[in-house]
Amino acid sequence: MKIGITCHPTYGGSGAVATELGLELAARGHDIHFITHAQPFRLDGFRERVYYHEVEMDPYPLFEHPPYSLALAVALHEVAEDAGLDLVHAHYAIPHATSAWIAREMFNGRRGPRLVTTLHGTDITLVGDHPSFKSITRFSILQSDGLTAVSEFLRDRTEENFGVDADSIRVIPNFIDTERYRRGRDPCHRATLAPGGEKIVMHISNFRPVKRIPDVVETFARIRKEVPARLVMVGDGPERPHAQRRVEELGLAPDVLFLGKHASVDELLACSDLFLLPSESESFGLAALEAMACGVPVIAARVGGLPEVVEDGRSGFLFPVGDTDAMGEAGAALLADEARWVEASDAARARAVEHFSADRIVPIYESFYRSVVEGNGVRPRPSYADGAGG
Ligand code: GMT
Repeated sequence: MKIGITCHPTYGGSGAVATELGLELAARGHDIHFITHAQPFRLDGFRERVYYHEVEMDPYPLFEHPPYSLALAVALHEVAEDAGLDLVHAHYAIPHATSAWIAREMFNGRRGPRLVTTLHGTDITLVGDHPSFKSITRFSILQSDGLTAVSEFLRDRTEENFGVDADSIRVIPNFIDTERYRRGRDPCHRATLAPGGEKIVMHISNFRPVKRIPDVVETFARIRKEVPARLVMVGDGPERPHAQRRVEELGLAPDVLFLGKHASVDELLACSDLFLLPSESESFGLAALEAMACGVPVIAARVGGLPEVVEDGRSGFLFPVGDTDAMGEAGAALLADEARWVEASDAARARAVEHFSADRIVPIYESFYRSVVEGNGVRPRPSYADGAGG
């Protein structure tokens, strides 16, 4: 198939999933065209059958905010015409599903590409639900020829918030390259990250309020009281300065590293001992899955789709949002007990391999695409219990 993919190309789970999916599909013989305003951050090196089209925008002085959604629609339409795309896959509804719909309308009666939209999380739970975006988000979702969500939680939330029938949304969980994400990578950064032989506790995110960054610091403080450990914070965003201040106040600065954005988190996770994800909301928690594939047990909040990823009490431990005492206590207990840690580490890796490996999930996308292109798929439809969105 000839497939166009659009996504948020800078740091973030939805862009990572979109890019990894495109690369996996190209390796399986499909032609993949990425169409975004910047090169997706995980798109590096030459790959056969992979093309990148940068969306051009005229910085005309009248535009305080240049209309990217329109420029993207034009680029999607052009690539669809020139390359003869069978399908455009929009990752994250805003604005991609809308731009893809406009691009298809521009075929003006002729058959354009089929549209698949994958819902990732805050496009449904936060941003998309805001009154300034809600009606266009719902409209665009319903114009898609196929709709997927990364967890059952997100599918159900889409029905609740947007009145889209849950039966017309296919749940396809995120996936992981279990060859790249694994323990025992060489070179190992353990000696650099924890020169005193301390345990390595890690957090990776975009440092948005939804990630509850202060809870990461409080949980680590609790762990650090009982176990020699270092906290490695990977990523950047608005909560970082606040977190750095709190680390100073608690006297933890010598044991906390803020690395900023990092393109190859697999190298860092491969030598970590514990992963913290105490988010307020998380539709899936790709970072938790990346950690698990590297045999890193996860301490997280019991929210959203996280219980679908982390098996509580086996591959990690889930607690109510904000219960940093319980999270810290569980983390310290696990790090202090080598036999229990090995058990949890093995369970985390096994769960990632058995349920979320690329080899298992990517063929599901392929057959979903086929059903959409051949017109046998279930089109998104309004829920009979409609009342939301409108
Ligand atoms: O957190 C965000 O809003 C960003 C978004 C993204 O683009 O990375 O994350 C969402 O999509 C990821 C990939 O499917 C999921 O793993 C994250 O759980 C989800 N974030 C939230 O639901 C908060």
